[in-house]
Amino acid sequence: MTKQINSSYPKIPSSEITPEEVYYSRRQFMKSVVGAGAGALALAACAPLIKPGSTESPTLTPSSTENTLTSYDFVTHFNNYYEFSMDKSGVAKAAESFITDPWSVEFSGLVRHPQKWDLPELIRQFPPEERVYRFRCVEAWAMVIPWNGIPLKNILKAIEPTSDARYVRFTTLYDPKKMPGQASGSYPYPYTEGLRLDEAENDLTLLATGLYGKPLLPQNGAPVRLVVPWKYGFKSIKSIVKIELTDQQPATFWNSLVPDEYGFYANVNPRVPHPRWPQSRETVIGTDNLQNTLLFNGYASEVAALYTGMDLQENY
Ligand SMILES: Nc1nc2c(c(=O)[nH]1)N[C@H]1C(S)=C(S)[C@@H](COP(=O)(O)O)O[C@H]1N2
Ligand SMILES: [Mo]
Repeated sequence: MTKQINSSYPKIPSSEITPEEVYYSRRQFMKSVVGAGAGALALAACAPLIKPGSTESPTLTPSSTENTLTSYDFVTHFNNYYEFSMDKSGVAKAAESFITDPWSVEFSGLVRHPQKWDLPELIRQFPPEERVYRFRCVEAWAMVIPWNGIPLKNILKAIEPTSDARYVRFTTLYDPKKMPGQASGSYPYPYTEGLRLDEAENDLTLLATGLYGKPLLPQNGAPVRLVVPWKYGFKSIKSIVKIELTDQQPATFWNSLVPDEYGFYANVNPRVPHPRWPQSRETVIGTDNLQNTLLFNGYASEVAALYTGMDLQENY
């Protein structure tokens, strides 16, 4: 895994990074939190970790200082990946024999130079960098993850979107034999996601190929997944096989299923509650803490300009 430190993105001071081997009381935490939404909705990226009207009062810690890296164990054993399992603690096991080599990603649509790259070649041409990002799921939980990823803008520059291109559409592998959730028929797979072209070209946007300096494990979207740290986690689509430039806003998985709960933009915004739970706070995975959620997940200085003139209440 090639590592390069890029100085132009906001860094979380290394003094606040907890070593990978530090092991929090994972089992205990999983018991208290993972089951929180049991019996909730079939159609929901999402059982909230902070229940409306909850009377529990965990410690509220200031978000600005709550930047401790989430342990490797949590990042790889607390997952959302419905193609494998709807049980967050069961995804790792369900995906363990998912083979992701060979793998290629097709770049097509409104581009001058359409390409299909095998993963090793993609990584060779566009060396991944290390980026420590906050990660915020729409279900009101948060992590801090050291990704290894290719800035998507580097690839976009090479394939040259045409002047008609306005959006980027991402598609997950469709293979019901390998992905048991796809065989069940309850969701319209393959999972797709989309960004506006200028969002895709923002320096923060990554095609992640690893985390903690190791190649991605299947549960985290191996071998390549999107990471858009100022948006809710469902935008960060996993196991991508196709990236297309389009002139129309693409249909996206959760937005198509439940449009009034999951927007196309899905920018993290503490002032826009989910219809079924507040978004003003988040559970810090691996700790007992609640912290305040930040506008654009703390990345406002990098991305707020993308939304000038847009109503952030409306375009959630
Ligand atoms: N293809 C696919 N991508 C997906 C999902 C999914 O179910 N399928 N879940 C999303 C959601 S809701 C979240 S929060 C993140 C979780 O990523 P992680 O398991 O690596 O933390 O993946 C996102 N990408
Ligand atoms: Mo999520």
